[in-house]
Amino acid sequence: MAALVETPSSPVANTGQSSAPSVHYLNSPQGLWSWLSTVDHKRIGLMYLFSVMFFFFVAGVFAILLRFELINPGKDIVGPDSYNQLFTLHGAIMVFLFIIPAIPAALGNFVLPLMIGAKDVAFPRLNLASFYVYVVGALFAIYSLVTGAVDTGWTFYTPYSVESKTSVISITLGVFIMGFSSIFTGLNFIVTVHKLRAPGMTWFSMPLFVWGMYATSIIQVMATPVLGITMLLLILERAFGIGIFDPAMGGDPVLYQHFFWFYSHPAVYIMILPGMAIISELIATFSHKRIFGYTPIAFSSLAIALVSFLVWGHHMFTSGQSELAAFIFSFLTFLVGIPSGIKIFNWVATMYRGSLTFQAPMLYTHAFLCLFTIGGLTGIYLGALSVDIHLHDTYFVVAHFHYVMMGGTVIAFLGGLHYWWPKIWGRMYNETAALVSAALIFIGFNVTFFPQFLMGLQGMPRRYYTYLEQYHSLHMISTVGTWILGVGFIIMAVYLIHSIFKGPQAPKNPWYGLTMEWMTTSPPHPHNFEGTPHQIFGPYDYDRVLMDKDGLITFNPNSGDHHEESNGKNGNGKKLKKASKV
Ligand code: HEM
Ligand SMILES: [Cu+2]
Repeated sequence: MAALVETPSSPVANTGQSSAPSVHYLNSPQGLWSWLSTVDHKRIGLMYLFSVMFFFFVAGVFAILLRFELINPGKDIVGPDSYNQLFTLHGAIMVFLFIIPAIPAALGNFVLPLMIGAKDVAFPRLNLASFYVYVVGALFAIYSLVTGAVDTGWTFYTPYSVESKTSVISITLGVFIMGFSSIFTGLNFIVTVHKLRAPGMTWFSMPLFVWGMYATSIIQVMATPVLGITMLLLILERAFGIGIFDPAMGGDPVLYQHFFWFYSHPAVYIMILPGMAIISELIATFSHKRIFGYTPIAFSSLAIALVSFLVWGHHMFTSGQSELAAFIFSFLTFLVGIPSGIKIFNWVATMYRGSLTFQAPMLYTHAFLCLFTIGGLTGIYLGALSVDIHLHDTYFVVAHFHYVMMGGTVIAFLGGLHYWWPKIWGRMYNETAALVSAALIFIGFNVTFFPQFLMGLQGMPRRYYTYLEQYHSLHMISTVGTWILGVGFIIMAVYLIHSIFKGPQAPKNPWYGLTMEWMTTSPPHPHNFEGTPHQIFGPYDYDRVLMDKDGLITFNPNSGDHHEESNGKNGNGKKLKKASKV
């Protein structure tokens, strides 16, 4: 093993951490009002986290009910109308209230400033405003839920959304309002990344998570206004019959689809780019190795953001758009495969000959690689014009987008949650319980959604509460899968909540990471760091630098950095984690 030396000048004061820091963001200042009026990005992130988890739970219960209904053909628990309402609310809540804010506004808010060594985001008050705007939007959605729900599907397609007797206006108004919250977060992150990086941190020594969030923010700022206007036009159409989508008055219902997907295709990258951003961090940390292809990974995020604006027409192959348009959209859709493929190859290359450890976050990373690849590849089937004509509006689509949104984004979110949990709470969770729950979620997910590809290929249409007998066994398997998923999530809820109260004290750096959030205490100081951190090594310099669990930094003298010899132990006499050969 290479001789390792303790550095005399570490980037931040290294006091070590064997017990909880006495002052941290959770305990000072105290009191409910200090939380509700906080401008601390960590507290705002945490309030977002509670909110999105609540809505994930609500929409998850709807999902379980939907699958219960589908266990047999005909009516089991709900009839056709309630089924329409359940899947609409499930989809709308999952998309607008859970997954869009989940990674950026909850986890991103918490870690992005820490990762770049900043005290906070650029506009802390705007950050708090974004949270309350989200809450107000969510209240409108809840109002719709308790006043007859919505039955249009989460896409609110005209002409039906103009005619439906359900509470369309309140939920679309909620979506309109929540759009501002998303724009605020995006704007805040863009300025934060430009202006508040720690001294020494260049664009190309930012962690890849930050690049991913930056690309996401661009989409949030540029695409969300289009959704806002679309929702507003729909509300005006419903309330006053202005005729923009009504052919009888010279309008065009397909125009709605163009508007909607001009936002909502980029929005699927608002969902997946942050997931990919988390995976880049987890792969590096749990391979203990310099990330392979830093620059391609960083630029592929920007490329995905750009291409995402050019492909919306692939949702409209069967809407009667011109053949030429369909052909071009189909071609452009394939382009998205290139940057996504670049990421996957670079991640795999990073793991190659790394020293991999399989703690819970890494298990989620592997689940992500497997499930996202299936989701992404089946997206290419759907993007192929001729194939989509057959698969459109079947369960193949339902399986595809669940593999991407749940198998991709939600799994990455859970990986990130487990990764940063010790930092957020200063407590460790039970590792064995976490591995069992991750395994159940992976198995349950596949049992639920893989049969849906097969049903879709055989022609089972989506959005129906009943079906022909020929699909019975596949539907039954799919429903059983949700029970396995449910057990996995219940176990997770139990050990995570338990850890907050009873978990052992977390060290500064439980996973030996090199990004800056691991150099502050767990939980962090109210101002993130004591003093201003300087970046003196890159986020993936595993060949140059080692960190131990207490945040002590050691340079590898063989890498060309000057420093004296030692015996492979740091100043506290603790054994240092061995870096892999590179
Ligand atoms: C917990 C596991 C989940 C299960 C069991 C589940 C189940 C379902 C079911 C049964 C449908 C209705 C299919 C149909 O009749 O067409 C559906 C639709 C949908 N789901 Fe999920 N889902 C889950 C998680 C998610 C997640 C995490 C997201 C997004 C973040 C999501 C987004 C959607 C969307 C957008 C729709 C389409 C709604 C529509 O057609 O308007 N689901 N899901
Ligand atoms: Cu799309």
